[in-house]
Amino acid sequence: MPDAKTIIVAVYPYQPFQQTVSQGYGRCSAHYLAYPKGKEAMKQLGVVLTDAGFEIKTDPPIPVKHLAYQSGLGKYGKNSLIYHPEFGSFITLHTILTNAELELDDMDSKEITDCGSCRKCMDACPTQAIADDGIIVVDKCLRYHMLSSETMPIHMREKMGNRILGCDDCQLVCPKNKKIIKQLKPLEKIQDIIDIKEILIHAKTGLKKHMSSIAEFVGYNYARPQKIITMAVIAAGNSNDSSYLPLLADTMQYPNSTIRAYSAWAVGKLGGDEAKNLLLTALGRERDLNVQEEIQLALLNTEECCS
Ligand code: B12
Ligand code: SF4
Ligand code: SF4
Repeated sequence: MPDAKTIIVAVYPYQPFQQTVSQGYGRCSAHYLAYPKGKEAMKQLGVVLTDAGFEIKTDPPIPVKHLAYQSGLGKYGKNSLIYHPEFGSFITLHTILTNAELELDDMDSKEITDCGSCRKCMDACPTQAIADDGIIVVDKCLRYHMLSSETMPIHMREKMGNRILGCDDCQLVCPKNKKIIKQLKPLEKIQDIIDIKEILIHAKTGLKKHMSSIAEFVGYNYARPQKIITMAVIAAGNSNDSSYLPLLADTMQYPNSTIRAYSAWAVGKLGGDEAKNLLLTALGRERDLNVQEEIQLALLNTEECCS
């Protein structure tokens, strides 16, 4: 927009989900459900501007945290997220680019952060992705690997635990979020939805009957069967529960090669004689070289753990 005059920045606050779920269930971040709602609210604001004759672009691909900081909406935490004085970091951020010339309120954006000597988020990050200077080492962050099209490195799969979408660890430990976290009620419904066994049992059907209820928690943008099955396979691998083996034997025959590869890893991680036999059978029929490699690695794993 060559004649752009103003960038409007807005926050949409939300309640994070409880991250303690029963065994056998996956967890996810509430950010993904909140984001489309914030975007919709921003669209409505956009209509006010277009009705007044201005040009707008809602949520253009620009780095919104820096704009939020510059506009005085909040300061950076060392976890690199923006903290609003009232809502903490549990906000989605949105922008409108417009040729309307709007007046600015007084801003307080002197200090970039008010974290002081605290480093709780850095210590809590399962992958040490937060550098000392408040910068995220992107390829160390679990969230980065969740939707990436690249093969997830094995050490990252191991750190995923039972996460299905998003990671809130560096926000949940933060003293600046204490007030919001205190208000959290246990979310029982989420435990009924992200059921790892259910996902694996119905993987063959492409989760047709499950997607709309899963979307209620991960948002419609991210409710993609392939991704949800991938994360469920990884969660099963991290479960220490060999009752997943027959289900993983099925997903080792899934049409998608990434799911077959991660299933082989998961079987190897669970280990034992049954796992070894399943892997040998899979190796006999597998034609994809990358999957074959994963099966061989997984077989080594079963030998290491059982010798
Ligand atoms: C790419 C991206 C990612 C990448 C990279 C994240 C990153 N930190 O850069 C990945 C996939 C890892 C990611 C993960 C997550 N993301 Co993200 N992500 C984005 C996206 C699309 C672009 C961010 C970007 O441009 N990064 C580039 C870097 C250079 O930007 P920067 O962090 O602002 O860099 C500044 C700081 O380093 C600062 N700085 C410099 N010196 C110092 C010194 C100190 C002491 C400090 C504190 C800061 C500081 O200056 C730099 C320049 O401004 C934005 C949306 C958007 N359009 O902006 C969402 C966004 C940042 N993500 C968001 C969220 C919620 C997350 C997750 C929490 C999701 C989840 N639950 O799993 C995690 C959190 C990980 C983390 N701790 O950052 C929200 C953040 C809301 C908030 N409260 O700030 C955004 C704004 C999406 C949205 N529209 O709401 N994300
Ligand atoms: S945990 Fe501590 S260092 Fe990290 S963002 Fe919160 S106050 Fe800042
Ligand atoms: S989102 Fe998770 S993995 Fe990423 S920086 Fe925060 S705690 Fe670390």
